[in-house]
Amino acid sequence: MLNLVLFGPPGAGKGTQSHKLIEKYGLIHLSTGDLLRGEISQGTELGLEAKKLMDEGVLVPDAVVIGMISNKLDANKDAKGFIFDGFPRTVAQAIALDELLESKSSTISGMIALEVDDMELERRLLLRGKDSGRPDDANPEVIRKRIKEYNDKTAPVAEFYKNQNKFTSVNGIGSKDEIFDSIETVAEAL
Ligand code: B4P
Repeated sequence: MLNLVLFGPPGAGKGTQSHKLIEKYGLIHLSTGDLLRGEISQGTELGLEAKKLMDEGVLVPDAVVIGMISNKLDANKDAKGFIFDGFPRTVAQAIALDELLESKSSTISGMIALEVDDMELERRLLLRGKDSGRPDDANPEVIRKRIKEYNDKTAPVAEFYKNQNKFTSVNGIGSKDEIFDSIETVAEAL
């Protein structure tokens, strides 16, 4: 199985590059951001709770996203592999993911991190906010909060995978195809 974690700050291009990886390798895409937005659009209790936090630019509780991922792994038992996009976002989520995969005799093949500076992140998210309808993209203050959440709670997840020798970073600035070429080189070596 090829199980990739696509990592990076908000707006780094995780979703964009995930779609290219799915086309190439036929993996199942597990984006916790998309799953949460799905819950919001269906008006579920979980969605209502998550919306408040997401609109403020803060992370939703670990137990919520871990439960969603666990359900998706169970629902895709015959998958060739998974792309984890936007998950794990805390060390507790990374530990839980290792345990979930181990219980299925599987493991993470590697983490690929997209490196993009804060100014470019803010530019991309504000641009997307013009027509995405996402409240968390429209407001510079919320975007800065999301970047701060990333630096405080998510950046340490890279160390977790470095300690397992599973971490590689690529330059996330350039054309989408150029960035995909770099990701592909890493994925081919796994
Ligand atoms: P996510 O939905 O995961 O969103 P993201 O970090 O904003 O985006 P991504 O990096 O995928 O960027 P994209 O490709 O779209 O999270 C939203 C919220 O959900 C979080 O703040 C949190 O509250 C919650 N959440 C999600 N997962 C969670 C978890 N595990 N635990 C707790 N809470 C969680 O690209 C962004 C823009 O850049 C696009 O417009 C794209 O077209 C553009 N772009 C991409 N590549 C480019 C390039 N090379 N050049 C120029 N522009 C580019």
